[in-house]
Amino acid sequence: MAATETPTYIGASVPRREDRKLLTGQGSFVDNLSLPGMLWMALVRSPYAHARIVSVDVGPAAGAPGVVAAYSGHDLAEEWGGPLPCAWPVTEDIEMPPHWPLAQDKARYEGDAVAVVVADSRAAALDAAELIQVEWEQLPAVTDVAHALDEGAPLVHDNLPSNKCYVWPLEGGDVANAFGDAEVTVSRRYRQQRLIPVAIEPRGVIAQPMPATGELTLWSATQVPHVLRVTLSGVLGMPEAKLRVIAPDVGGGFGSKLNVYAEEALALALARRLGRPIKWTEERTEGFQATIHGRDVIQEVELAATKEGRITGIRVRLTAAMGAYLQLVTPGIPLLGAWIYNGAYDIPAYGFECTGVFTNTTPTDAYRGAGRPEATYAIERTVDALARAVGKDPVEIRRLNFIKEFPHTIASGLTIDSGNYDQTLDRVLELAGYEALRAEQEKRRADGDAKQLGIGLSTYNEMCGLAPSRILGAIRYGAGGWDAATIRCLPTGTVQALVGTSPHGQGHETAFSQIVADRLGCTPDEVEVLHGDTAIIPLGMDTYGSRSLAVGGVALYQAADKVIEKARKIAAHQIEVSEDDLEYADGRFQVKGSDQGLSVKEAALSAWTAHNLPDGMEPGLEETAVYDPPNFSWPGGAHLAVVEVDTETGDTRLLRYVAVDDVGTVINPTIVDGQVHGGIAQGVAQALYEEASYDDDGNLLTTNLLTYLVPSAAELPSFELDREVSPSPTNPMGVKGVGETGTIASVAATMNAVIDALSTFGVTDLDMPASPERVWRAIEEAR
Ligand code: MCN
Repeated sequence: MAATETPTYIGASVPRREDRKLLTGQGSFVDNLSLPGMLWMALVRSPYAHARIVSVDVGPAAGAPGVVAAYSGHDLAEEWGGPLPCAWPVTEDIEMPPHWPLAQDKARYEGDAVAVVVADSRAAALDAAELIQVEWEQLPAVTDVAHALDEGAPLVHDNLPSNKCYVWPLEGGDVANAFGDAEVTVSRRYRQQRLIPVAIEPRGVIAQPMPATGELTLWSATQVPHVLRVTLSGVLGMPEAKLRVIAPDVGGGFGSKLNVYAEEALALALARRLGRPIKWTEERTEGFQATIHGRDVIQEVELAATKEGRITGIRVRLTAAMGAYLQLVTPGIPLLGAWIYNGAYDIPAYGFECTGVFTNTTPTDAYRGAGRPEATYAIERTVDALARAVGKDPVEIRRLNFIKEFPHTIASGLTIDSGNYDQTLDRVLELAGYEALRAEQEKRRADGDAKQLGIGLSTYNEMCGLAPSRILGAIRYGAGGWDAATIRCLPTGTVQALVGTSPHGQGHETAFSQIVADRLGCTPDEVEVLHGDTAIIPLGMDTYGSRSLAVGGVALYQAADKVIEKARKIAAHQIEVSEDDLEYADGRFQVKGSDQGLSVKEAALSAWTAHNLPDGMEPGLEETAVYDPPNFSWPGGAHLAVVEVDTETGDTRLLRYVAVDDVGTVINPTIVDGQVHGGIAQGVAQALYEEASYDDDGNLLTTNLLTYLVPSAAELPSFELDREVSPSPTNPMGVKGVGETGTIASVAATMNAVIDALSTFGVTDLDMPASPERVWRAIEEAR
């Protein structure tokens, strides 16, 4: 079925309808909610990275003012139908130690929860938590991913033989030959420092019991209400049908709210036990300790090439920190990058191996880009190193190796759907004024200027839109990759779109209403987009992996197709013509060559009154589509960063950032620009500012926004953006995801720029973040 012929809203910068209520303080986040009879929960967390819990005495807290109950891990053990879930057991022999909502015998990271207090106010709960007496036996801890497998390293789980969680290999092409025959090889070791996702809204939950029926309702600041319902019913040992999960307004997540957390399970268990609503809101420091972290991977990368710089093989070995426990998809995160270490380049041979290790640290999991910023960083940094090794410009080496024809199957086995890498590179160079920048750089070098310029490229691609289900199944992911949408045409002419994705800042209500408006010939204002409540939208796979448009949005598009099909039958029946005699455009069926016709809105009213429908047709105009894409979607692009390094102080500033992205067909250019802006800022943050660090005893040193340096707009220039469009042939809209592209590209572009600036001193590598101290030391040592 053809779309409307004159799409009006797809591609238009319709203002975000979400913003008015949020900007005027009328949003409804979990912490804005309050229920009659509600109690507050507070947790006692381990002050040690590793300690045996000798005893827990909740007595002093239980008697404190306002306190209703206090429990240790053992006290609540019978509440659990199973441990907190890890849904991605990446190998058959992976070690998956149980992860209970409250630790019972040992705390395995600083912040591991060991006891809980429930009181009639938040303050009373927090005060009483301090009265709980825990006797600890401190144990030696291992926090550095590079030392987790050392001989004699402390065992995070002492029932396991070592801290090894799994080893996961992947190979394509003749790797041994590629390296055996190589004229040039380049080897690098990169450290992806540990990062802390900092959503503006902290996590929070409210659990409400219905003792008469055994039903429970959970409001959670989550990206994944549907995943929570499936998994938490297992943790609580209750029928899924009795659990309802609601994600109200959610203020950012960046992957950190794609998880099943101890506090969600605890609030439900305590609500069930005490028969009253239970609320918890994370404190910022608590969030730094006990919300998942990202990255923390050591990468060893080797390229094989000809002396002209044509890459013939790539070998990658990762050591990836899981942290103390496996959260929802912890083991799989490094593997999301495994498929794309070839980057935008045609490399026939590829060998990969990832070893996952336990450390006495906060568990890691998905953080914006999840595996793909790391992979892009590795290939883009190493391609620059190869350029230096063979005496070529970074632009030239990229052009020489680019994939030119699409679809293209890469050595990891996946097929890139579409792209035009030369064109995006041309455009970014033109926009940036590359030649002039190089000339300026030369001049500063010749003048011995204290402020040196660095120019860095990242010509990235990525796989997103996590699906198809059968590939996810083949790599042992515990869920499908489809998504679902329902369109319900109301009798009065407006439309409800019920979507299985769950936005937390991405503007789905706006973009999705544009899709429906275009297809059904109404205005976006006439479309109500509903999401994030399992009682209203039972089918859904939620929001992560830049999948909402490329999977959920396509389901919506297909649901509209089905609505149009049914409305066409109604129109043909009522006008008494054959369906083939009707043309459809702008929400109206028109008899060819006549002015007789019927609109979708009229068909909706007819379907509701049901007075004159074709024989056997069910009343109502409501259709559901479930879409499982045949491939991932493959955005790509070229980013260019310009940094200025003060060689006397090491201070490094981002001067310019130019990005040309190809995200296929664009639904809403303003939303896409916003996504790219945020993504770039997050990648630049990894390159220049952010790092979670632990001391030797395993104490987290970065526990607040004074010590963990999240950049603000003041540290960043205005980004210069443009786009190329190579529509994805995978889906009927030609769309690709955009939510993570900026982060995936910008870490490498920024660090390549830093290294480029420092190369004049002979510096060829630097750990992230490129802090003033690190940069200054590198220059001093090189001098
Ligand atoms: N879009 C579009 N045209 C395209 C691609 C996308 O108009 N060709 C629009 C979509 O309709 C949607 C938005 O851009 O409104 C993002 O779409 P998509 O790429 O499908 O990503 P998701 O909606 O699935 O969002 C997830 C993604 C991820 S994985 C992280 S992490 C992330 C991100 O989105 N976290 C965010 N962006 C974020 N933005 C905010 N404000 N907060 C977060 O926590």
